[in-house]
Amino acid sequence: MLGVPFHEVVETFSSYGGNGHSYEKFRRFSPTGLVPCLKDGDLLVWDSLAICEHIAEAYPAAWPQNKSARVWARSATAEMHSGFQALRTQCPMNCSPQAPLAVIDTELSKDLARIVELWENGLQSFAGPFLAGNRFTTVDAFFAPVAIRIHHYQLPVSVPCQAWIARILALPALQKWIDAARREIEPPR
Ligand SMILES: N[C@@H](CCC(=O)N[C@@H](CS)C(=O)NCC(=O)O)C(=O)O
Repeated sequence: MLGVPFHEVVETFSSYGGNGHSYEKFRRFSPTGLVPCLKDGDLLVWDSLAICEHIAEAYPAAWPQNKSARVWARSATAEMHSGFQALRTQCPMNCSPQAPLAVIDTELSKDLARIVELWENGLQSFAGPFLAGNRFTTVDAFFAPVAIRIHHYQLPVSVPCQAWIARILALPALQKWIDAARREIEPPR
């Protein structure tokens, strides 16, 4: 989205579900045994938030220019990075065609209510069409996997949130990402 040149190395998971089974395999290039991990020349940057902050040093457009939008975007990004455990565990990332979730328990409802509150707050405060204003920034990138999860599991969210999800999923970069995921080779069983 920022036009930053990069080369992607695809490392398939040893098994799906974010269960840490790829640890040994991923330890070959990532100190945590987790992805993503960015190599920038001699520098190694692990963890998605650190990667985004590293990119933002060279490409300040990664965050909103307006200070209050930037403060909000950083807070919402950090909240995503450390929270929404029920959504993470009950709705693993899945780019395949939609499959509605049978049960939405109290914890998942709580996560969804907070996501709706947060997104509506961003869209209203900074006038959209993206979460922190008129440009796609890091906070949209951080919530893009949430958009994919809500879409895949057909989770209930408000109309403004559905509109943001549709906008995000229609971006060529997102379409490319989803297409690549669908072409991914199944791990050995
Ligand atoms: N806090 C880390 C979390 C990284 C993480 O949990 N990565 C998952 C995929 S999203 C992983 O590598 N799982 C390895 C496995 O399932 O074996 C970040 O934001 O980068």
